[in-house]
Amino acid sequence: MESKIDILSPVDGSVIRTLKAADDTEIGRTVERAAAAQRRWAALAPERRSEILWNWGSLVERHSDEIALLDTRSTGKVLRDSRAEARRGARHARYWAGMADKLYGQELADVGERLSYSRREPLGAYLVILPWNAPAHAFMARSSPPLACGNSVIVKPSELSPLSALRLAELALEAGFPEDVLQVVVGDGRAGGALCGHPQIRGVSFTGSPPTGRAVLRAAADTFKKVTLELGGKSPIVVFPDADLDSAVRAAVQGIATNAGQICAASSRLIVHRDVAREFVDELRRRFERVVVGDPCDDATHVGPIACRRQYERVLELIRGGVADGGSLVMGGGRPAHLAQGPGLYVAPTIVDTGDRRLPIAREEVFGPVLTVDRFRTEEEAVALANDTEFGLAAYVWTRDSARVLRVLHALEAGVVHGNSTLVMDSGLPFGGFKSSGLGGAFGADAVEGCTQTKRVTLRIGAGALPQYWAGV
Ligand code: TXE
Repeated sequence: MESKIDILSPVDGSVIRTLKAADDTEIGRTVERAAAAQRRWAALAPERRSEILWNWGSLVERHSDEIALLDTRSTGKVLRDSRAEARRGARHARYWAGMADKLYGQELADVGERLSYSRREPLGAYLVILPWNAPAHAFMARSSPPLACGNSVIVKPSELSPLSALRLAELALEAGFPEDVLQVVVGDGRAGGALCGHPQIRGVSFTGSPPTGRAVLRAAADTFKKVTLELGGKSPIVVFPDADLDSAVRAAVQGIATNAGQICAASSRLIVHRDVAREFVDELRRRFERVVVGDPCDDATHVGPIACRRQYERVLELIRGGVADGGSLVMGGGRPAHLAQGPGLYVAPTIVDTGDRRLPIAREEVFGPVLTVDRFRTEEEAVALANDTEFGLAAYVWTRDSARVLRVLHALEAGVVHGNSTLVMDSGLPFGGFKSSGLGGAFGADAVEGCTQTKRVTLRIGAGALPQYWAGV
């Protein structure tokens, strides 16, 4: 039976579009085509691959408003943010265009009789599985490195938000990518699972939840695929009393309210020094009250709806649980008063003070505009609290003490740590998590590592006879 996917609006619940989901036969054919196209793509001159990626970036930039609208309609992301993300996505393609002809191997130390060197070679057909929280940006960020490195790519976008993916793939063809080098498979977790298990897929980049990440790793294990995982987070923002508190409070608001908290590196745990905790939380509440929740297409809006009903219910359930477990609700806690009625999946920015208790709401990734508050007295205590989590993606530290900021950043168990700064993501800088937040990295040199394999080449150049191992043979 043909299976369909309805793309729903989180603003009013209407069906935006209905797409046909790929079945097993179609998935098999897509992989076959990707494997054949990869050989042609890798055989192209690197500077041609570079030109095509650059063209793609330019086209995406030119169509960024249209792409942004597709993401906003299907996920509720504020249109201003969708536009910025589509443009940042275009920059990823351009950055990696520059990398296509700069994949260097090494000349290897050898013994004079031989010349040995290494080459970076593509893995083959490469799979990118995406979530719904930043569809166009993640598409560009995750597919540009493997394409630059000579892989063909199959993208399996989230079933909630495949519209921008389909458009980005059309633009790729327009930019000059040969047929089948970049393909999109529309489908849910079943399609993702079938792709992960396919023997002709040689590498996988997965972004999503830790349980699904585990399933991807298991499915990939049978055929020993190279896997990069970017999973969730529960990132701390640690505020010392000597910090620039005005900037820190602004960062705390932005860090959890942007995209309604649906960002893997969202700063969702405030860990604040006892001496400034009351003042800081009061100011945070004042700023949160000024955050506008509502229509994502309105330029005055800061926070749109949660992307889907399942996620919305989960956020509300976690808040309810946090309060039932003894956390005290400082503000928010449900739908904003002015949006109390109606189908939109809105959640007001919420602060839950956990006191000294290590509550589940301060441990599980909420993926909503929900900040927990914890307090510390000493630097050691701050580090211990910040590290007391199964996750290890991002961390943020605010203090004017330059030795302390580095000391704490070095002590934190997280892959992406920021001193006196909000989140920075850049094509050239590593981005990946420790512990349950992931495996490998998305950008920079880590991305090249994730989608290539090293070949060592040896040529005997000595004029002498081959070494004799067996006398008489
Ligand atoms: O993610 P899933 P969901 C976290 C966040 C959120 C939770 C659940 O906490 O509340 O995950 O979100 C595909 N084999 N993050 O359920 O299931 C699926 O179709 C292969 C954090 O949406 O991980 C989609 O394309 N693929 C995260 C993608 O995996 C499978 C961003 C993500 O879905 C599959 C999103 C399978 N067996 C959610 N099952 C971040 N790191 O930013 C599903 N998929």
